[in-house]
Amino acid sequence: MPTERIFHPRLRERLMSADEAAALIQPGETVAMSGFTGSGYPKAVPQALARRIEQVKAAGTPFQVRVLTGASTAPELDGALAKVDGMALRLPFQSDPEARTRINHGRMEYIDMHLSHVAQQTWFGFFGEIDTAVVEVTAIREDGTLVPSTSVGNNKTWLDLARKVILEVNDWQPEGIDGMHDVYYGTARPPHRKPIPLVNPDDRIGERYLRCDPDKVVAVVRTNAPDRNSPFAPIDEASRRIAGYLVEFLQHEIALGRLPGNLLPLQSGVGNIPNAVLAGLADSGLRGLNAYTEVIQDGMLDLLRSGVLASASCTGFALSPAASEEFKRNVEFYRERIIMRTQEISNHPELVRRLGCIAMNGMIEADLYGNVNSTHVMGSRIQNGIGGSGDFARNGFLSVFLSPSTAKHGTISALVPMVSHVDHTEHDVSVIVTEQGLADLRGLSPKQRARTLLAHCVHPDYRDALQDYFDRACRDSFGKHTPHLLQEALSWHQRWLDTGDMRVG
Ligand code: 0RQ
Repeated sequence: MPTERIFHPRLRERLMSADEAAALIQPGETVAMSGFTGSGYPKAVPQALARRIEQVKAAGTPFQVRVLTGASTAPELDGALAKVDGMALRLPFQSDPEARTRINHGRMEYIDMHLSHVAQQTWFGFFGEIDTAVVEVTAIREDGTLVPSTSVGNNKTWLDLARKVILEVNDWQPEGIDGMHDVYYGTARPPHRKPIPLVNPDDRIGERYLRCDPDKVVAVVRTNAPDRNSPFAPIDEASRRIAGYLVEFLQHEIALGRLPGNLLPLQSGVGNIPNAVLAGLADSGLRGLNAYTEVIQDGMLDLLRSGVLASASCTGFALSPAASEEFKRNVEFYRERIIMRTQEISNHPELVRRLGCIAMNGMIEADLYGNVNSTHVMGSRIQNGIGGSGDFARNGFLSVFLSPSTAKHGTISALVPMVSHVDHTEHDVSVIVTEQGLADLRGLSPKQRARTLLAHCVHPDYRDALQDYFDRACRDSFGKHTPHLLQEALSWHQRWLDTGDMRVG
């Protein structure tokens, strides 16, 4: 029997089924949904909307919506709506295979953008009016304020701006999460902005609950469904080696006095390599660390439990099923140590710079000078998106990119003459780590960076070809500051495309 979670009498009267709620969304609407890396997204209304879209289209009427979220969501949202070709536009980040295929076939528009920019650009109207917000919450309080669920993302902005609001109250979310959130209402439009009063990564500066005008709430839907929770693959040898180089480097930086003994606030991307780095930190002997990041994954919960990590600030979770259950069981413990913020604060460039975050993110490829491509395979096919990596990479104290030195079973080098798409320029990248080694690019000129990357990061199978390119570029390039042979640099990727192995999928 579910416990009572809707305490506002008028909103209790708006209880209805997901299908009835989805019927309140009209073709062409801009629908802003909760959700960040598979946590806290609405579980029922998007699927009901997908069914409605299919029915309306079967009757001959076109039906698509524009979908905004915090970040990636799950098959119940992105997958369901993509399968029925229901999204005309999607932003700001997604990683769903169904949606990816449609974007890469040119059937769906996608705006891939820095996660910290979304709220501001929405406030200034770049995505038009927000017609409907669909937001998952843990509970509705008597005064109409909302207990957020496992992500905060852009929910504050969606609830503030939407003309109408649909709330999903999810019984699966632990009630003990109440108190973990910190919703900052102090943002203003320039030139009226004030300094954000966050000095330490674990400071609380906002409110415990989301505000929501009850008059805008058109539907309340009850759900009982888990967050996505993909299990992590076991840490492989390449990830372990990458993690080993990075942890050794951080310890060296402490020894040199460049980093304090408990490091600086950590930001970690999601995936197996960042997970391996967190496991490496667990065995490092370091203690009292803090995280100021966007997503908490399994490795961070482990670090909190063992006391290696004293606190973690985030806007969402990406947990395996086992970690998710453990989180729910021990939510009171985590509530003392985790602070969940809106993504404009978790990813705020000014805070990232001032706190001195150590940014650790994955990449698709880097070039000899340290430019990084995080998003586009072969320059044109989107993989996921830039997500929060740019918020942290440009502004962090240290900006680290991690990747195996090759992709596709060794047939592609992750180090290339010139990246086929730039997400992080050479000026935003301090350290690159592959299973071959670590290149510290700080304080180096372009040619010095190239020599360092060639010496430490390139896979031996590709070292001669890249060294040869660099040597000839140094000799024959138009300019000798960042030497390039332009036609040849671009043909590097074209060669793989010509083999036919890189078809749009
Ligand atoms: O494709 O699955 O078809 O084989 O790219 O690569 O090796 O699974 O690596 O899951 O760590 O993702 C950069 C995409 C790495 C991720 C990226 C192919 C490879 C595979 C995925 P297949 P892997 P990961 C926090 C911060 C941007 C957002 C970000 C990412 C697929 O880290 O999305 O950092 N980053 N956010 O085969 C051709 C190469 C390739 C390549 C990989 N050089 N050439 N294909 N692939 N390298 C989270 C948020 O912001 C919310």
